[in-house]
Amino acid sequence: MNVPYAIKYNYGNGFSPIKTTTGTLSTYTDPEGEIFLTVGQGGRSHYQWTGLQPSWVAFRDNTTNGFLQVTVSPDGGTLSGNYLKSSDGTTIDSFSISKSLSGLKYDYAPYRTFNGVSDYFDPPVTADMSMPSSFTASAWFKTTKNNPTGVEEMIVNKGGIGLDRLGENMNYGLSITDSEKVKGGFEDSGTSNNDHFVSSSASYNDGNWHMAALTYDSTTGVITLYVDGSSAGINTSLLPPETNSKPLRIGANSRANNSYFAGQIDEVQIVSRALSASEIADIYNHVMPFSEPFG
Ligand SMILES: [Ca+2]
Ligand SMILES: [Ca+2]
Ligand SMILES: [Ca+2]
Repeated sequence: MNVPYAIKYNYGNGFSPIKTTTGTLSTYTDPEGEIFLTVGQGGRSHYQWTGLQPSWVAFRDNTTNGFLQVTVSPDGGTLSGNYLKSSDGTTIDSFSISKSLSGLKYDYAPYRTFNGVSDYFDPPVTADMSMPSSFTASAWFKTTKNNPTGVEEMIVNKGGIGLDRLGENMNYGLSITDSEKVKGGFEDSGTSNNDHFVSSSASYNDGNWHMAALTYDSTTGVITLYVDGSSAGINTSLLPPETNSKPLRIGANSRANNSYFAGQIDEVQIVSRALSASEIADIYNHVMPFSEPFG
């Protein structure tokens, strides 16, 4: 089986699926543009879903040959089909279809623009936003700035960057480094205020919206940085973050008026637990609505 394009169920004739190819079946029109696959037409019925299968997986099994496992990637951009032998699960044939999702994910306007020289925003929260153990910090951002060596742009932070100083160290922070990587982490509550940061391998000053998220699970000590819904690196800390009274600040250093962000930031979220990888992917894919600090 080698299917370069999707197949659509033909409601007019269920025995002749419509192929979205440029071949002879040219009647296909689909203004939605989604990726799809219809499993089975004619012959046997679909097996009922038991509710035990993972999301986005459909099965059909005729026991003598095998079954077709269909998956859609968490970002909705790739559909994969694997025809698996029933007896031992080996792959008999497979295909995948992908579409470009560049620039399509952000859908949360309005946003806030930061001029990179003086703008920042301290959300008027009344709760103590210190994170003494597990947490998640996330935000969407967009920038084209090429930072000079030694200059870091803060997306969101509480406690900030600078020399180790009790009461001012990083409780949690997301930033763009001088090589335009996404960076996240904190300084721990030990006497040395050791740093626990992780940076992405890719740069993100491409002028497109991206989503950065940082999670810390105090039970495992794992710090995970996510960019655009997928893990971009991990670090660990057995000691929890330092907490302090510095402001929750968006767009500049929490402990000094510097490290200004140039570009757009939106949908900043601070959660007092480590969201799972699938929850981070859900946020990136618009599954879970959250409140908007500034619209
Ligand atoms: Ca918004
Ligand atoms: Ca640079
Ligand atoms: Ca430190």
